Amino acid sequence: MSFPKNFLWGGAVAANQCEGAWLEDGKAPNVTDIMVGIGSKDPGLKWNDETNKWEMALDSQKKYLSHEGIDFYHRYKEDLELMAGMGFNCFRTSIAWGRIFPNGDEEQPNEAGLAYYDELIETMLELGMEPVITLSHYETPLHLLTEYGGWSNHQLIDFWKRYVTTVFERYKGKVKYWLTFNEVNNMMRNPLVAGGVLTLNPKDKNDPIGSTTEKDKWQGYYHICVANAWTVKLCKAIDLNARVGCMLTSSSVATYPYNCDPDNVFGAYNAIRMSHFYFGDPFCLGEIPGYVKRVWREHDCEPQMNDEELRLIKENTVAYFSLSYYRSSTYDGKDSLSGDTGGLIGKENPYLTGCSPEPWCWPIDPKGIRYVLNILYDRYHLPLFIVENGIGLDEKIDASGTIDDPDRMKYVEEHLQYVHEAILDGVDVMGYLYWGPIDVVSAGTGEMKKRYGFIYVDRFNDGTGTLERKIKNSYYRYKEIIETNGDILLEK
Ligand code: BGP
Repeated sequence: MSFPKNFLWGGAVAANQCEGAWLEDGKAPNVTDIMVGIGSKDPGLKWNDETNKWEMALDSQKKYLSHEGIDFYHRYKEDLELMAGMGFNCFRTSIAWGRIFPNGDEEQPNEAGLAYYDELIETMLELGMEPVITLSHYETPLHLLTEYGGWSNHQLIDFWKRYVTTVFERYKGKVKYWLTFNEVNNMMRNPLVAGGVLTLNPKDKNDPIGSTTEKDKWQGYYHICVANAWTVKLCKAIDLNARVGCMLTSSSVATYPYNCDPDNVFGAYNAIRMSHFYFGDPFCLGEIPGYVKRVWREHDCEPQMNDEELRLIKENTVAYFSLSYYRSSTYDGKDSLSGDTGGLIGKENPYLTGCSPEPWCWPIDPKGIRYVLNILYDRYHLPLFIVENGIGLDEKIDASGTIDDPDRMKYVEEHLQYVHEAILDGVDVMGYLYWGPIDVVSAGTGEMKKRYGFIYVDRFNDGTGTLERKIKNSYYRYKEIIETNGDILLEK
């Protein structure tokens, strides 16, 4: 039994990490434009005592590499042809909300932004790639944060509805796979970027992120659940052939108890619920779970809700579940966990031998992907779509001009073998999209040095480089895997 016949094979990127052109054709800044990496605790914001508002204040000493990205905005044709060269039948990117509604609250969309995505989507279709479009990949327009406080404000729901209606109508019949909020389950750890929440009454005017209250976050959580449901409903009304999925970072589902101490076993389970299922359950089952309500009660931070919207959440669950998986973690007491873009970070797991190179050191656990897929399928009974899995390496071009990256291929092959095991277990897996098939700016650290691509981009942490693209050795292996629909991995 091999991979399913219509398996979606390809790769994934995000507008804010590849497009560049951050202020071109009418686009205004979005939240990632003010960050050198979303892991930064120090966004480019300062409090203005006269207006009593936050305003953008970029640090001239810092390099915001995402502002130019890899110039995908102007080079997407060449890049997509390279993807097609690997046989991709699918490509995931995001629409930057701020290209369509630059400030987020306009009545009319920005035609120049739509024109760009018209051509991008058309090019994918011409090259035989199904577009998979994330509606919000850490790209909340900055104005919505500084003016409205972001998702803790109910008005965001209407702005969002206007945006998604615009793109659903425009790409009707062209885009079949929509994803709502990228890795939104990171919002409790990263309220500004993953949650799109900024407090307008900071207790510390030098700390926009630390000032976010529990109440703001949970209000944002509720509004995002409502917005997710509206997205499903609007899609059904506008394009019956398109489907909406959620997108959660699912590395955290593989949070293993460090040992069999019952406190660690339940603690690990609770960590999974509070970092993952707390969004998965309302998105897929239509219900805000009891363990979330317990937190609201005990921390006095219940959001304002209404019955009509709770019904909307109940009646408009997603059609499929998309996920990223990079690594697993362990749980050993409640203070043992931190996290970054790869997922949760716990104590080192003595049973895992590999990790990505210094300074990132993400543990490598291919068996974990089988575990995660099984748990998610058992819980939600929905088709699962792996839309991110990959490894960041710091590779160089050697003297002969080649870029050898065997560790990347090993990572992909081993993970795909365990995806296949999950398929044998009966899990419905729709596809596998590698993150990021071409080097892009790292989400977490904002650097170029952390390269994921099968295609190299000549750009460096200091911002220099010709932006020339070069094929790495892994490109040919991934092509073979796709050409044989994965069979090559199953040969003994
Ligand atoms: C996910 C994000 C991606 C991506 C990936 C790798 O969290 O959805 O945007 O970049 O992580 O993370 P990083 O770039 O920090 O290595």
